[in-house]
Amino acid sequence: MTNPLPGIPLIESPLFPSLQASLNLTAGEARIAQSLATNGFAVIDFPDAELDSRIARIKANLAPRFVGVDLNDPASVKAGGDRRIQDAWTFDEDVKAIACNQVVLDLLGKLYGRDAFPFQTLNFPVGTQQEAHTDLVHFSSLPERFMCGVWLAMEDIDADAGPLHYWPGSHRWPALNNLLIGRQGYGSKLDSAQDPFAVAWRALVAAHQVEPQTFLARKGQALIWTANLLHGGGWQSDPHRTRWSQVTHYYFTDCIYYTPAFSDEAFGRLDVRNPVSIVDGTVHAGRHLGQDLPRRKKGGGLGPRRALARLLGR
Ligand SMILES: O=C(O)CCC(=O)C(=O)O
Ligand SMILES: [Fe+2]
Repeated sequence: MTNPLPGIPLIESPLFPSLQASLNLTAGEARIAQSLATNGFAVIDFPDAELDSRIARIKANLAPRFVGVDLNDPASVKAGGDRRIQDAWTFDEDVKAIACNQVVLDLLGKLYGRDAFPFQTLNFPVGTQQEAHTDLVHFSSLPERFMCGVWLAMEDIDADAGPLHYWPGSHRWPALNNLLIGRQGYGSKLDSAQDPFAVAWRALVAAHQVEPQTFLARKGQALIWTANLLHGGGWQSDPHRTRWSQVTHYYFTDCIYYTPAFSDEAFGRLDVRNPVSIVDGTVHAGRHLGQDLPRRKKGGGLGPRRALARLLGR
C-alpha cells in the first residue's frame, strides 16, 4: 500500500494497522511497533554482543570526568557535581558504538519510514530527577515527530535509584509548542527550555488521570521513546545509589530540525538546528522533499520566513 501520509512516522500514523503488512516486520519488531504505537514507548534488549565490556569501559573512562563527584559516594553528585556528560561519543568509541548500533538504526528506519541518525548522547552516572517533559519541545522537526530517544540501562536499576518514568499513551496528547501555550519564544532565554510547558503538562496529566510507569530496568535493557512521550527522571530516594545510563537522541532524514521552545511558528521564526550525524559526521541542514532549507545569509539574505515560504513553493 502506498502511504498517503508520509509526513507522519509510520508507528504514529492512524494508518499504521493497514501499512504494517507491507513492512515485513518480524514478530519481535511487530511487538515493538505495537508498543510504540499504543503506549509511545517500547522496551528492548539492546542488540550488542559486546555490551557488557563496552559498559565496563565506559564507566572506567567517564567516572573520573564527572567533576566534583566521587562515585563511591554518589550523594556527592547532589552537592553540585556534574550529573551528565553530553556527547561523550566524541572521545569514547563505546559510547559512539552504542549510539550507532546498526540493528537499532535499521529498526528505527523501518518503524518510522525514514532513515534514522543519532545526533546526541548523554551519559548519566546517577538519576537525573529531571522534571517531566517531552523531547519534542527541545528537538522537533517538520514534519513533526521524526525524533526519538533510546535510553540504555548500564546497570540494574531499582525504584530507589531514581528510575526513568513516563506516562503511557501521552504521545497522543497535543504536541506542545509556544502556539499552544500562548507564549512567544523566539530569541528568549531560559534556564531550561522545557520550563514554560510544565503547567500545561501537569494539566494534561490531571485531565487524563494517567499514572506514570517506572522503568525498573535490568542492565542491558533499553527503552525507545517517541518524541511526544511525557517522561522524566524519578525521585532518587537513596542518595547513595548510582544509575548509570546512556541516552541517544535520534532524528530522521529529510526533515527540518528546530527547537520549538525558542520558535514562533506563526511568524515563521524557527530556531533551526543543523544536527550532525554521530555515524559519519554529516551535517543535516534541514531538507524537505529532497530540497535544502535555504540558508539565511548575513546582511539581507533570505530570512527564515521567506526561506520557509520559498521552501513551500509560495
Ligand atoms: O535519564 C533520565 O532521567 C531522563 C533523560 C531524558 O529525558 C533525556 O535525555 O531526554
Ligand atoms: Fe527527555
